[in-house]
Amino acid sequence: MILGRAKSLRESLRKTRETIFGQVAGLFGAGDIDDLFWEDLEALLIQGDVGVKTTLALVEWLQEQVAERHLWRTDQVRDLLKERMVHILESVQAPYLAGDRMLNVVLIVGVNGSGKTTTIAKLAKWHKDRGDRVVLAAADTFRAAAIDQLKVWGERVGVDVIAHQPGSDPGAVVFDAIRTAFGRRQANVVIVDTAGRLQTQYNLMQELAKIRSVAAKQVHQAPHETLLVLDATTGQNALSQAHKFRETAGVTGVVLAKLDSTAKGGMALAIAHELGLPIKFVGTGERAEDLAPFEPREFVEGLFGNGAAP
Ligand SMILES: Nc1nc2c(ncn2[C@@H]2O[C@H](COP(=O)(O)OP(=O)(O)OP(=O)(O)O)[C@@H](O)[C@H]2O)c(=O)[nH]1
Ligand SMILES: [Mg+2]
Repeated sequence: MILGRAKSLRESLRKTRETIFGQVAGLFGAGDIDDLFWEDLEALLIQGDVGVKTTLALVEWLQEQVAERHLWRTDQVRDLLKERMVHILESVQAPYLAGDRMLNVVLIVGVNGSGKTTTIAKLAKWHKDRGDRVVLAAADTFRAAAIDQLKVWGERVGVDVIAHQPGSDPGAVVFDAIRTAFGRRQANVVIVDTAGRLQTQYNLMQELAKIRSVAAKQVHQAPHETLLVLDATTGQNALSQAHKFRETAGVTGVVLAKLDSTAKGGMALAIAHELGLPIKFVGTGERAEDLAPFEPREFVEGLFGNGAAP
């Protein structure tokens, strides 16, 4: 084993694959399709956090196909299900930071503890490995520890962190970070850490709106990505947070953090189907290298256990 190697999307799905989706795969023996098969499939998908709505839509579509194509064996359903899942995920996919610009501003949002700061470190490394010059903005000024945490990550990854005093104006931090990027650092990526919790949800959304407007005044069409970090271990709760952020924070995509810590990776399908949001990256562990771009087909193969080991 090579130490320090980044964990892949497939590896991060190990728990999910070995528990719930292993059982889903087990339903597709060569038996006949009957009511029990549909009931079991539905129950397992819901358990795997695919979400009730998305599960029902999937099962209904499969039943139509079975009737239309006169299928009768469960093994004939397996590939149909996989293709439909790929289709659901692909139909909302969108590239990360499409287009060429001098400076890209990436805003990271999400509730506290979801994995924002860790994700920023990972993204910074991802960009740096591609030759980008990165500046981080410590705009979560609500918690003093948040600023220090970002500074520590910045040092580890080797990128600049622009920070002000705890309690200071997050908009001013973003202003400063963009100025620094344009100026002495000649950076082409600014990644902004934001608070996960303020006194009220309303205050939080106001603060994010203000950060957006500061960025937009300095850089054309900034922020160019607003990534919502969701904790994959919190399942349907994360989905309801996503509804709130999508409406008010201009979210352009999701980072599904801690996919390696859950057996319920099916949530990705609910995010795509119910929220219409693309997943752009997944968190595959706690280290800076543990970030993988999201690929629908690789994800679905990872759920069902096809392809190469492990
Ligand atoms: N296993 C695993 N743990 C992760 C991943 N991403 C984040 N974590 C852990 O989740 C915890 C919270 O991560 P943070 O990055 O501090 O979350 P945050 O959203 O910035 O939290 P606040 O700043 O408190 O709002 C930490 O212990 C991280 O190590 C991941 O992809 N996999
Ligand atoms: Mg944080």
